[in-house]
Amino acid sequence: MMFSFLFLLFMPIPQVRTGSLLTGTYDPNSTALINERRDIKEIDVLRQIINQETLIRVAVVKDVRAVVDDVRSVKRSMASSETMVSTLQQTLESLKSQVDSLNRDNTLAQKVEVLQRQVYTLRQTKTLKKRVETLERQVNTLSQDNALQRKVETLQRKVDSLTEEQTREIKNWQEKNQEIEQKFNRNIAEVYELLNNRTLETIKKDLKLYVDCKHHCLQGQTQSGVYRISPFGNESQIDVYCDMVTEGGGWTAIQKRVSGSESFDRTLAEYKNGFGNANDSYWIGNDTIHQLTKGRNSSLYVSITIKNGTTFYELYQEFSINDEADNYSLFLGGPATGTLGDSMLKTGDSNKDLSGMSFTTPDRDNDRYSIGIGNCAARPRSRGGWWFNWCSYAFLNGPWYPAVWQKPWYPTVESGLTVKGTMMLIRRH
Ligand SMILES: [Ca+2]
Repeated sequence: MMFSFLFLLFMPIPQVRTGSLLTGTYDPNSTALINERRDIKEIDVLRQIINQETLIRVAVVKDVRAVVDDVRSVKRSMASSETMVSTLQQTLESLKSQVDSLNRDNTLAQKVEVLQRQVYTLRQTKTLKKRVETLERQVNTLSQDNALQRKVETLQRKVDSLTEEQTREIKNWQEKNQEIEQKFNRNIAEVYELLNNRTLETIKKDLKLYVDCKHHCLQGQTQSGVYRISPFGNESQIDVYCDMVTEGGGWTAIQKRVSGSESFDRTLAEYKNGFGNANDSYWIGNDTIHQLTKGRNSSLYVSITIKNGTTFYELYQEFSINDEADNYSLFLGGPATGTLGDSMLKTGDSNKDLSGMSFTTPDRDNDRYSIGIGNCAARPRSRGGWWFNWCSYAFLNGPWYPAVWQKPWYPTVESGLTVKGTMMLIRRH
């Protein structure tokens, strides 16, 4: 294409025949003119074509130049590329040779492994070392903590102390236990001894509480003597003389005199609580008399034995006394029967009747006597506690021989000098 344009460029331009137009005759319709006109047109066309061809040629030349430039550029770049490729190839070859060299060097890998192992070992060693250091620090801290050490020592001492204390306690307890066991064994031995010495019935009787002598009598006792009674329950047991013979027995002696061993010149307090002993002479006590007779119908049996051996008696069907708040005042009721004669209840002298009278002692004047000494119980010949009125015809607590005892039981026993013994017995109905 490029070359065809070049060919066209150098082609000879055809000759224009202009002579004919200047010479010859003009005939617009002549063949010659027509031919000329046609030639001119053709020339114009050719000119146009030439012009176009020229333009084309110029364009082509430009194109060719551009192509040439392109080719040159391509060539330059090709050369450059070739250089680059060459360089790359060289580099590649160098790398290949390095790789080969590396591949060939087996020891390097081994060295790397060894180094890796060394690094690993070092790491491990480092960690271990750090741990050891930490532990050492902790140990040092603990060792330096004296307070903790002291606490531990204190605790240990406490534990030791507690252990010693416990041991002592156990020892004490064992000793006590042994002591108790010994006591228990002794008691058991005593019980066995008692069982061997006494019959079960006797023990039962000993253990049983008796209100009074009638209680003993009802249980079959027939022998007069000293018995234990518990008029207030088991809290206070007292020994008393029981008459198991007179009038069927069962009599409790509230007063008994067989000698001068016991003085009856006593205070109210002594009469209240009682004095003397049941085997000899005694006063059972006003509180006990009240306890034995309150709420119970009881009898009073008075007996006086004189020195010739004769015994007189008087039985009052009703007898009781009030409590301390009421001055142990006496209640006496009939009928009165006996060999002494009634010198207490209905004496024929209202100043000598004793029922309803308060209890008077030398230190406590509750009687009706108001002249002279003013206290029947404080008179020298009748010192002692009694239910005095304006004194009395009967008074069993007077001074014992050799002292003068006036009117123990008037008129049957006028003087205490003849008295061998007295007894005041009571028995509930
Ligand atoms: Ca008086």
